[in-house]
Amino acid sequence: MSTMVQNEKAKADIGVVGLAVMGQNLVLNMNDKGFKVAVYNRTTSKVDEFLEGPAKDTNIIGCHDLKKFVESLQIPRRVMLMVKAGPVVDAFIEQLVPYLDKGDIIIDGGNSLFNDSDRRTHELHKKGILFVGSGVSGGEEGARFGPSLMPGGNHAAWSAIKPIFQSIAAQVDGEACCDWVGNDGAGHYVKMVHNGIEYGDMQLICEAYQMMREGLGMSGDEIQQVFAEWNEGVLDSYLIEITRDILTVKEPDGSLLIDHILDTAGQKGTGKWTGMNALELGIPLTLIGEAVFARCLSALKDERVTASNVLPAFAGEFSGDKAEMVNAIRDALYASKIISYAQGYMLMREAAKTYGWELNYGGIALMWRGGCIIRSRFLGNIRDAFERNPQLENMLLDSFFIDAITEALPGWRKAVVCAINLGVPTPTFSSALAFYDGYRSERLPANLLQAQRDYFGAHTYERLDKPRGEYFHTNWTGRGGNVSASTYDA
Ligand code: 2AM
Repeated sequence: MSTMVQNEKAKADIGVVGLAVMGQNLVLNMNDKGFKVAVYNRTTSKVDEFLEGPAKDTNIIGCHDLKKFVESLQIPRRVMLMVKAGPVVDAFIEQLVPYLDKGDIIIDGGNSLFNDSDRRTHELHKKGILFVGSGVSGGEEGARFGPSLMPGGNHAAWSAIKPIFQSIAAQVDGEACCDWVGNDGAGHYVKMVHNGIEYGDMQLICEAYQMMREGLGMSGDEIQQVFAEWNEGVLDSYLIEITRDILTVKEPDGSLLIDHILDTAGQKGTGKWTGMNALELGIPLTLIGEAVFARCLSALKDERVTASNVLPAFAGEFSGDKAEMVNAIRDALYASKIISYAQGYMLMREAAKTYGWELNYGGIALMWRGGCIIRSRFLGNIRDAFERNPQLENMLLDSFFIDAITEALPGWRKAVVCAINLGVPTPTFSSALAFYDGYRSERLPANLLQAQRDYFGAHTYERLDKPRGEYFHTNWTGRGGNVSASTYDA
């Protein structure tokens, strides 16, 4: 039991507004961990239903009125909003503030945009209220038994919420999957990147599956065995585990359920936002971008059906050693995953610079290690890398990942070449490899690009043999003038 309770025993440690499924489960989780929780919901009948149902025989205090709800809380008051993201959060903040005192804390655990959390932190800071925007991941079950929690905002709130947050979060090797992420909207930003990475991880697994199914002609049972085996090694993760299990589910006629599921996916959510933010910040987040676009392409089912009848493949049949190719696909999946996380970390690093946050990079890997959809053994390796060197410029330059990529590279190339020859689309495997080859290239063809720009628009270029910042223009055709356009960063 928390020491906070000792002073005002009857009062609640924390109040939660919003009793939809995530709110209810978080409240029950807090109650299990010995915290006294007060709850409120706009539709007050839900408070009663909750108390008579899942919260029966607990210490949870139900409130029908926001003022009484606030009065039932110990000081400093901790109010967590688990309501619909957007204007509803602002509306509740507005209703709560008159009842709160300086030093009280409002936490938003919804799926808010990080810009909103930025704004709320600043607006509430002016009123003396400490705001925390926290990513909550892990769905219903995570919320109930241990989510990944990514809190950011006003750091002054951290010590007061830390005992509750760290005890309700998922635990891995005795460590909570929750730490302070950074200032302002950093918590919700990191949650957004988490979701983008989730898009990437899922697409990577889908490509491995398609290579085995369509490229190598393997049966569902054979593929299931492969995923089961992969889950015992470096790829050990929640998403590989559920893929393994999905491939065991059969229809009454004995066929695999997965073979009957329509092959189109939506992409409305945070994957798209992560990609848009990467374009905004100029970071080559190619793998997540491809994962979002792969969903867009999947959605064009009717067009694909038409095209499948008219566009040729000119592809070969697989004729090599299957077991060897399966290992190559595993290497491609692992190496591409490393690239995806490295890109995600590049994005977070740039965001920290742009938005003025000090991000806790090792802590982020720790927060994602358990409780959430992308949880995996691999995140422990990322965490170790940042522990070895907190200033690590890029995850790819850490010795563990250099070794891992070196080992996987031959198989990775082989799998991508094979996919191309067989006509199996593997956009994330191959774009990850293209990124890798670009990132390790001392020289890229942007020299030609700059020459083209100078040719058609007199945009000037810099020279290898002159200091940076000195610009040159060439009269390429002899017809144009010698006047350069003002340089622009296109
Ligand atoms: P409700 O049960 O009264 O609908 C998730 O939808 C949570 O957000 C629920 O607790 C829901 O309350 C709340 N919510 C959604 N829209 C709301 C609104 N316009 N005003 C207040 N609460 C809202």
